[in-house]
Amino acid sequence: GYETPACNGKTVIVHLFEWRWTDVALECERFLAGAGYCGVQLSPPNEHVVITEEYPYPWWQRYQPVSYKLESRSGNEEEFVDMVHRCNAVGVRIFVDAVVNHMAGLGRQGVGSAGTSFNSDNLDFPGVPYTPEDFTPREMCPSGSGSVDNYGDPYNVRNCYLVGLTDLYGATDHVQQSVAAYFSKLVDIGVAGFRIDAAKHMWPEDLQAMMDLTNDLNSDQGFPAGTRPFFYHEVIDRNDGAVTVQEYYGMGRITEFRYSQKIAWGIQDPSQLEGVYDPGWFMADPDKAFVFVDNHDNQRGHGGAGDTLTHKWPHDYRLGVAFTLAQPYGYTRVMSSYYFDDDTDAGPPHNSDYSTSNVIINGENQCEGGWVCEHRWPSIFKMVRFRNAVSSTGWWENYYCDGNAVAFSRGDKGFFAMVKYGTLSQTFQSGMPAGTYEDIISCQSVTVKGDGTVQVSITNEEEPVFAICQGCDC
Ligand code: LM2
Ligand code: CA
Repeated sequence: GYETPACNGKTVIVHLFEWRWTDVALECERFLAGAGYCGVQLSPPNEHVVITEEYPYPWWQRYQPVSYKLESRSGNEEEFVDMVHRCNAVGVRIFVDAVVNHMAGLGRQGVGSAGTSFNSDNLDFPGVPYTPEDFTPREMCPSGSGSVDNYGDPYNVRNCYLVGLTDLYGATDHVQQSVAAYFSKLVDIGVAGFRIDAAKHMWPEDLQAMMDLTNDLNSDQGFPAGTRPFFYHEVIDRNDGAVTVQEYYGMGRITEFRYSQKIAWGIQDPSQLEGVYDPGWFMADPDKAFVFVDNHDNQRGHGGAGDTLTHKWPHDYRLGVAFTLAQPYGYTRVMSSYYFDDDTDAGPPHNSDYSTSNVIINGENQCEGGWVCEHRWPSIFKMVRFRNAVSSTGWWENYYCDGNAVAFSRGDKGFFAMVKYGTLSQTFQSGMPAGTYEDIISCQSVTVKGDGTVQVSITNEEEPVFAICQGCDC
């Protein structure tokens, strides 16, 4: 199946947004493996436009492909291969952000990040190669402008140019084979799966054909023979258009943006948290959903923004991510950002020539140099351990909420509590076997009594989370 990453039961992917490959490799070895992360979502590794005029090197230039050569702002092919091999060697998997709905935007021409020439207005991308017949014919797009402008019509959403980006004609053999060749090249290097960018704007059957043409994972890189890549499709479905996440069932997981909205509301008002998975909202089934508190778009007001919790509100953000990792719904992704102010186009921290800066790790094991590294915040990375430990259990039990404190157990494998305002000192039913445990957040020793009750004490208002799990220590 395409639904589960080949991660030996590990349950959390971290998006190292805009990191260089050399830094990703180091992070796999020095932090992610030990913390229990399944793997890393990269920024798109392929050749992209280089924008110098209106904006200097915006982050979104990487969503305008020029070719599938592995040379981007994050590094070259040699660095990419070295990163994949080093991460696999320590059991951390690599997931590629695949931009295959479109190529660069109309009006752009010149050379890309790998030095390949292209001309969007002529639909000419010799680096793949793609020529005009590989792009969706104008007469198939029902919009007046040629751009996507009616989310109520799937033909408009899928056959028109998304914000003027030249739309690939995914039903053709040549496009399907070119995309599958790109996917297979990555899989042969040792990549474990793909985030499909703008999947909402692709016909599911076209995407399925590309997936089915893709090789099995590389057994020389530690994957069992015959394993299929993991796919998660970016489909923004907020009950507001003609395209639904359900259309992608059977093809992997689907991003569930309604979860992000629910978690933002729920942290605002904890009495709403029990409804984070709301079947009445047509949210994806638990085994189909891919969930996250925020992503690189909605944290800065791009695609699907609104009601989004981000690192700019650290106290509430920690609660949102900790709760997300503790609860049972969906496969989880943690965002790892760089700081930005009001400039939502600004690219990553950079040197004077605009090359991306390296990530700096300080004496407290946190990041500097403009990198936020939410994935290293204690109440976030420690909850990765919790999620891995309880993943075999079903839904939550012993759910408690009084509008401020929230607590629940995950079978007899783990128990979680958090408090929004102030501190907490209260007894709960933990559902856990009697014994002595360590709160993995505060490292305090705690006792579960013979009747399963536990006295919870949360005194750190900055990290107001408590978690114990079988086989976990601090
Ligand atoms: C996505 N998912 O479906 C990405 O997560 C999102 O980051 C991408 O948009 C989008 N789809 C296309 O891959 C970003 C960004 C846009 C930006 C595009 C292309 O959010 O603002 O559009 O990448 O770089 C930019 C300009 C826009 C212009 C367009 C084409 O902001 O004003 O439209 O380029 O030239 C005329
Ligand atoms: Ca399309």
